[in-house]
Amino acid sequence: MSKPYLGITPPLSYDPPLPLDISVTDSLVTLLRERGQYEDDDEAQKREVVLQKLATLFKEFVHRISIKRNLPESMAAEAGGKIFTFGSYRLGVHGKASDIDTLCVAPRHVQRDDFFTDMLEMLRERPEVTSLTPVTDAYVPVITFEFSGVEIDLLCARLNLPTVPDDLELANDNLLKNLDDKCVRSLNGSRVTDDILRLVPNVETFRTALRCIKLWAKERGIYSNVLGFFGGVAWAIAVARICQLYPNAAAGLVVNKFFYIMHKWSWPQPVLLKPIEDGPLSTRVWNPKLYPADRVHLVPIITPAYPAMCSTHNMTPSTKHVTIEEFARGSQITERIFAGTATWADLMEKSSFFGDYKYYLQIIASSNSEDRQLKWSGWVESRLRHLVMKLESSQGIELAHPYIKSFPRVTKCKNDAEGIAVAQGIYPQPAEAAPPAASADIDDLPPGVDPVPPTSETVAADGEAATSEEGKTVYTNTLYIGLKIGGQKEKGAKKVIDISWATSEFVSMVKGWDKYEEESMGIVVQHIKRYMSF
Ligand code: 3AT
Ligand code: MN
Ligand code: MN
Repeated sequence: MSKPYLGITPPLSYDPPLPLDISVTDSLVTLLRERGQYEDDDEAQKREVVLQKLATLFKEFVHRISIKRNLPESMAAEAGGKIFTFGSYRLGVHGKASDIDTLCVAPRHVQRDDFFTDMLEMLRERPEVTSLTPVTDAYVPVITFEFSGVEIDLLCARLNLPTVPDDLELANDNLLKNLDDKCVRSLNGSRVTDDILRLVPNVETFRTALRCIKLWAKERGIYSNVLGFFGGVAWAIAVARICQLYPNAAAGLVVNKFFYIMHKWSWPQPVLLKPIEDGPLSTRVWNPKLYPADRVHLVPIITPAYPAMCSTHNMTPSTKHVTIEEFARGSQITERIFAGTATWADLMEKSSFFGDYKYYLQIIASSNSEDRQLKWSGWVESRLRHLVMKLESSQGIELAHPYIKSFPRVTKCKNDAEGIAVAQGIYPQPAEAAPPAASADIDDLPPGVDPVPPTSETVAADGEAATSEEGKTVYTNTLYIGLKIGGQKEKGAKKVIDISWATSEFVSMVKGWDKYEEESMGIVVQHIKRYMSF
């Protein structure tokens, strides 16, 4: 007989909601609607049509490859092919701007290469498809594109089965046997999302609570797997665990309990939705008793599907500190929401990152073409948490807090000197020549930092600027790390900080990239002081 509850411990309370819980939850849903967190029926329908078209196209592709491999028509017709969704769309917490994360599952005679050639070609021929980009060398290979304006991340996995029928499920661990790592990883996203949905007692409550937490985490600047915070999967698992502990609670109360429990949690105790299981692969599962690498996880949020992994392995002492402080804030404000002395809008107030610190490190990645800049800045961003960790172990640094967004700019330069200046954060005509790109909100712009005059306080300016030829365009992406300086304070004496090792190590690390081009890519790390007058 199965347990009467979901999770690794019994719930903390089976209480049904009180009238207050229901009214607080209603006001939460109202706020989420006002903030555009739900898509309307037209958009939902459009996504369904897109998915149906993709499912049909994928079946045609499997059929085409089957014929290519000399299967008789009768078998080719049976070969099948099925698509699954994962990510926020599958969880049912997506917004208008969300993509659809889609996994294509093929039978064994279809190779990964076929997907990135034939399927890619079939997509290219479709009039609905734009911005088609294959990314074959990624950890999880993907084709990204827009289909009728809907963003799609398309993954592929090949199963060790002769056919992939429409009723195939991915839950069985034995399906993973004899698959290559890329297929196992591609299947993982979908298996994890499916498990999360199976492991929460009330899916609708979970969705509302998770929508709230996702919006809050974005506004507070703590939603970014790459930069060492929780990402989408981690937020979903953490909220799901609270749902297990309060199976009948309304979403508003789940959010309140979420903050309280996450704040008081005895880290590094892991957050688990079910016991960690062994399985048929030689791939290791998360186990801090066995693996020293797993022991360093500070805030482990473990994925439920086999093979269990830590979804928060990127966290550092600083990002942990910032996240837990935010849990404390969330706990206080939601207590006040229940007491009637605060509102959900108070909870969602944007963080004041650019007012919080006296010192900031500014990291500018620059290059001379849009395409190059996309890859280069992506690489620099993916390494930023290593700079954070190096800073954390530098003398005098108490906290190194990375900002989760990068600020992209495109600047037309008259000459070489201007290009070099831009690559160091000095822009020729601030206002009209270089409006902030769409991904950075105006009110996010750091005070006194746009443009940034290098100051006499600059203690570290490492790396080199990308040089540009006369009349060329310079592309820059700027990242920020807020620094809290600690150590003894002697009257009149300057605090001792030494981050030169950290910054120069970081610069050599990013330059060690196998696609790094000395002539066309620049990296500058400099220490700036906040301008109080802005
Ligand atoms: P959105 O609503 O789309 O913003 P989401 O949770 O769906 O939120 P993503 O589409 O970025 O977020 O990611 C969906 C899943 O894809 C989460 C994770 O299983 C996988 N994923 C995302 N980024 C990466 C990555 N860099 N490497 C491997 N897997 C990733
Ligand atoms: Mn997504
Ligand atoms: Mn995605």
